[in-house]
Amino acid sequence: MSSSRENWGSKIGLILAMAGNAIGLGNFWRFPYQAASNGGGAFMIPYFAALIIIGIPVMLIEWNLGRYGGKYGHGTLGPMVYLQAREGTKPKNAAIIGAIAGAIAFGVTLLVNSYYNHIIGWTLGYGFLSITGGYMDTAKSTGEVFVNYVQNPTMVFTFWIIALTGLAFAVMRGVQKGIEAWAKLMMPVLYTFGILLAIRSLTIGSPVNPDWSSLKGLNYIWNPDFTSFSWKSAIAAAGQVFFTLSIGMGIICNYASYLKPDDDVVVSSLATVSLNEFAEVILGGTAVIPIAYAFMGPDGVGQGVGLAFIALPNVFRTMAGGQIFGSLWFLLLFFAGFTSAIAMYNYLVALMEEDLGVQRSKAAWYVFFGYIIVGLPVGLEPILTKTADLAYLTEVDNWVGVYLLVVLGVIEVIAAAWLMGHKALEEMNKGGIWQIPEWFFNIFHRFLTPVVAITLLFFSTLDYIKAGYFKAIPDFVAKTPVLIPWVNAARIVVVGVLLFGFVQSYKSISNKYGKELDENKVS
Ligand code: MET
Repeated sequence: MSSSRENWGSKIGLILAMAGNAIGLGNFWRFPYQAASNGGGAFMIPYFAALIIIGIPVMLIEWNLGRYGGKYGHGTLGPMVYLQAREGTKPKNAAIIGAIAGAIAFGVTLLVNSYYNHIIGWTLGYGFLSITGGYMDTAKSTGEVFVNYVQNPTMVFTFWIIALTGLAFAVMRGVQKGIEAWAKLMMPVLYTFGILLAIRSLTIGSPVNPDWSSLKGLNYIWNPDFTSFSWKSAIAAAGQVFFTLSIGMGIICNYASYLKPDDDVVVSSLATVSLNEFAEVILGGTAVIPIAYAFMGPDGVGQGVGLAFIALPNVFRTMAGGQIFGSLWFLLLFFAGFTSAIAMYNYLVALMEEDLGVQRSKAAWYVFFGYIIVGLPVGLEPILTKTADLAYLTEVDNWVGVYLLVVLGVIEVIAAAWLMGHKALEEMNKGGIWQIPEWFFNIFHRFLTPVVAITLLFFSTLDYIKAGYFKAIPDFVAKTPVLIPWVNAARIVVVGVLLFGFVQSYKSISNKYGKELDENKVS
């Protein structure tokens, strides 16, 4: 057991850091367009079902997994999952399971963050444009403004590097002085901006068309529509639950590894979920959808990915005080993204500290250069291809940012609830203010959660086949040949990073538990 591991400085700091980890671009940028383009009220039904059946149980598992791994000095998934899996299977099998989990977490924290950091850069750039009135001139559509932005190397690279440098400085200072201090500052500001925007959105009335009031927009997402339920929207909803709660990525476990052995996990996990859902459903849902509806009607809210960067700037152009509200919006996105990117960044720093013995202050800069290298294609693609389709980013996101999260969630649940079994429940309840009852563990963790997650994985695989993601040339780039090499590059990078992550995680396990592996029994 390691005694030199850093711990969180205070309960409030821990909760805000975990909330910062979960609350991200997913809540304010991804959730509104996922909800809107998957039928509004029809999306919310599978969303809440997935939250209860998968979101909450996996959040509990991840806090527990992290605290347990932290006791042995681990902040990364490979050894953490190994330690739980070896309770129910031979060490050699447990090491393979751990290494697969470690590979996926490595893929997410390296690759997902490599494009996430770019989007944070855009939010800063757009914050700058909002303050300076850069997109207010109606001579160009906001769609054109966006295309010009992502094709402008000065804007893209300046704000990306600023965002990355900020992250490096934050992570360099460690858990208490870095991560916790930033969360304590940024999270209250984020909630304040979110509340201001939500109030403005609800009180805006119907400025353009008497039929498009913001309250009707609210009705659009809150009016449950059972008739338009589809598997596709159910998969999208479950995917959103993983993304927004930061589960299936390893970063909640990493933060939980800095808990003390008797710190509570049950209430704290539930607090993280509640704070995240308040930010997502109440603030994200209210600040974005009603205002977009009030200015653009039902077609406007269904615009998809462009909602944050294309549709809303259109609103800010026309509304009174648009420059101020535009600045609040993009700064809100920036704070949300920054406090999540810190978590992914810290995962890789912890990996270098623990597995390679590199000092944190140095590791933070090695990781910085790593992100520059893997993030380069994301920034270069629109500039070199003169498109704004972001095929490289999309391909990486389809696999690592959506699909593999569910795979990792399934592995974690199986390791805890099936392999470690009852002992995982006892562990989880240690130090708990509330206790997870046995029936909950048996019904959810052992049965419903894995079964539903595996079913979803099955249907999303079918969906991926239908959408042509498995084809040599995926459908979404088939019509734009210039993008094909970018998709292929993304595939090579994803496979390469996962293989590397697997070998690295296996080595990390065998360095520490080699004797057990050789004897193939836990000593
Ligand atoms: N949960 C955070 C968000 O919603 C971070 C996700 S990291 C891919 O954005």
